[in-house]
Amino acid sequence: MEQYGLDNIRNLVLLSHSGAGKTTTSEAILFTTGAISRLGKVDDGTTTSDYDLDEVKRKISINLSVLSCQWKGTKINLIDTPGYSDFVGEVKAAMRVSEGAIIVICAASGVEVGSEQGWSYCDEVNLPRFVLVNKIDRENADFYRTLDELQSKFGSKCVPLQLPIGSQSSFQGIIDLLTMKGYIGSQAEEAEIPSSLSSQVTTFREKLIETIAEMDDKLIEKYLEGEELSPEELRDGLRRGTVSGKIVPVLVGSALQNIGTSRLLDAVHSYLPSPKGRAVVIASDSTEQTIEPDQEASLGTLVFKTSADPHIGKLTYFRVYNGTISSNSQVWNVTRDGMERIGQLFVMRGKTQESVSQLRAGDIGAVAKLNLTSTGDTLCSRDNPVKIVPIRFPEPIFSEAVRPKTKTDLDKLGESLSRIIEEDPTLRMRREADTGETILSGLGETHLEVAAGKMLHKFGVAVELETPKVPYKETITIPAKAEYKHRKQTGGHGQYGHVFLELEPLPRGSNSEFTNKIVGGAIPRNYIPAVEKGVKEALQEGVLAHYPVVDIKTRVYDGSFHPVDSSEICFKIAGAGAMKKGLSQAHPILLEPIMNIKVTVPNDFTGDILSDLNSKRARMQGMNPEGEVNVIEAQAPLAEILRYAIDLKSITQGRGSYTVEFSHYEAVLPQIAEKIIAAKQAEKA
Ligand SMILES: Nc1nc2c(ncn2[C@@H]2O[C@H](COP(=O)(O)OP(=O)(O)OP(=O)(O)O)[C@@H](O)[C@H]2O)c(=O)[nH]1
Ligand SMILES: [Mg+2]
Repeated sequence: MEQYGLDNIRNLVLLSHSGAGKTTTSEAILFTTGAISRLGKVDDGTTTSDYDLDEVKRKISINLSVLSCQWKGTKINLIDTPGYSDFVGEVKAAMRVSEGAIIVICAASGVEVGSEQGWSYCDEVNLPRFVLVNKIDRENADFYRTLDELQSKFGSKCVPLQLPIGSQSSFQGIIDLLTMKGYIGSQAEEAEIPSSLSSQVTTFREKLIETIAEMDDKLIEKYLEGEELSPEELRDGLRRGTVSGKIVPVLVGSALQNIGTSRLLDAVHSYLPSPKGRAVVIASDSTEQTIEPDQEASLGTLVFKTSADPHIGKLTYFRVYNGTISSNSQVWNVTRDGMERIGQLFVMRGKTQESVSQLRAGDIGAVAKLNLTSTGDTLCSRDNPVKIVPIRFPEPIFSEAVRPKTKTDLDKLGESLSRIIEEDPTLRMRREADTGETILSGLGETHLEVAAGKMLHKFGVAVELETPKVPYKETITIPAKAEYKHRKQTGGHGQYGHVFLELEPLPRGSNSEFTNKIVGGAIPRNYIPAVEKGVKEALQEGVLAHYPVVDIKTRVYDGSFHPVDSSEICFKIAGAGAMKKGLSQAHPILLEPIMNIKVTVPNDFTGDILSDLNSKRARMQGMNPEGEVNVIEAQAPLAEILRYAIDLKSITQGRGSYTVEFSHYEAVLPQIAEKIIAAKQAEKA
């Protein structure tokens, strides 16, 4: 088995808007490197990367895939990611373990939102990158128009390293502006530069050389003096420029026709960084520090993905940052404080696994059936524990109620939900006690549909997704007194319980209190807990629309009993009866959950966002322009924003994001309350 030094590894993430051609590019790379012998197609459902049933069906990537291959003695761990924004969790995980990115752009559609987002994620973590202008063979493809758009959006640091020979149906190959050669067809046969392109080639080569020269004082001096820079100086300068993020080389090709792939691989090999220079951030108790990767150091490994396979079980993907991990060893999970047994290690290529005995710092691999390890954990040596800062995943914002279709589905619901949640850190599950619903939360509608699909085909559990019910509550607005006497004479032994209650509204969020103010034994002490039980039971279903009652202070202050006929159950009934009467008299109202919502959108959308929020009964809390974007803070009733993820996407064409959290309960406006009460009554009937 080959061992790769830090210099001889490239961990590379593919990013773009959905459909720009990442998966097709991955397939072309695997084929060109000889990792696979047959070139699959997304449209046929035969790619190495999109092997999941849902991916095949929908023809989009849903999960990240690690695709290992080799090129000129370098190991490339290519990570294909989904472009659809609901799956951004996968993107974040993939980016975290990569030293370089390729942002794929469709030459016909231009720079789409998802690719802009990919670019800004790279900016956030200073990830060196290439842009690949793909689909040059397609109708309406235009390299130069796309280049203009790239430069106007991302600046002049996007410089072509290659130019296309021909375009659309006449696309044949590419020109490398450093080697000054043409490469024709999928075999990349070397050719002279067509004379028709010579003036363009001269212009763009000059531009490239100038940009490279600007990287370095010595080079710029030489350049300005009119001296030629050597090929080594150019290559070295371009590498330094790319690694530092000051240059973003623009490449071109057609992944579908596998044209340009070998030149892309050469560029990855020559210009993108290896794991060597990129320090890893480790956290101790309160501070963070960085350490340089070292294959001889003690182990430091970050788990970046967990997948649940119904057959092989749990598969854990990790990146080794320091030291070496071996098959059949023991490692320390510092995040969970426990020993973990490592079985057979694998190198991944989509769903296929290749067994390896060791993986060294810089590399990426997987292992099956770990016990306690989850995504984000650090595995290390027990003697020398380090904790690598875990990946920050976006918080779920969109929720639906999960309804099992049959009794069997219900029985397996909890287990299958926890398995898919273990696989996806952007999914959450909880039970809403007030409505009795199981709530699944994620990043959008498609995300939850896909999750439901996984439950079905991985675990055979069929569910329906519905908009969750709003957990309304009820309360009272004025003090009231109420009396209830429970008395029955049925033949021999009778029933008797008699309770006087005093009700008082409490401030929002204080919950409820019960106190005993009986003096002189009007109700014997041992019956008081029964009264309280009855009161609490009555509070579970209010008198307006059967919602739980909150923020109420109850005092039992009088009553009477019968030495023979009284019992606990009688006092419970009397307590509940008095409470119900009291609630009706104390001007009950409906309360609804109010959420804090924070919307981040490009400035242009501010007006549309505000008027939409306005129509959703939102109250503005503040606006903070931060450069090109505006952060709008508001409070809005949950009932109005249950499907905000979908609304925001349509208002901003996917350019907005938001976070939401519970704030407090507030009275529902009377005319709206009427409708809610009527709906609930209809439902009960
Ligand atoms: N003509 C042409 N079509 C391409 C090319 N690359 C990809 N496609 C097609 O574009 C569609 C989308 O390609 P994918 O590779 O799935 O795109 P992706 O970026 O992986 O998409 P997501 O997984 O949804 O993010 C498929 O129908 C491909 O066949 C290309 O170079 N030329
Ligand atoms: Mg894809």
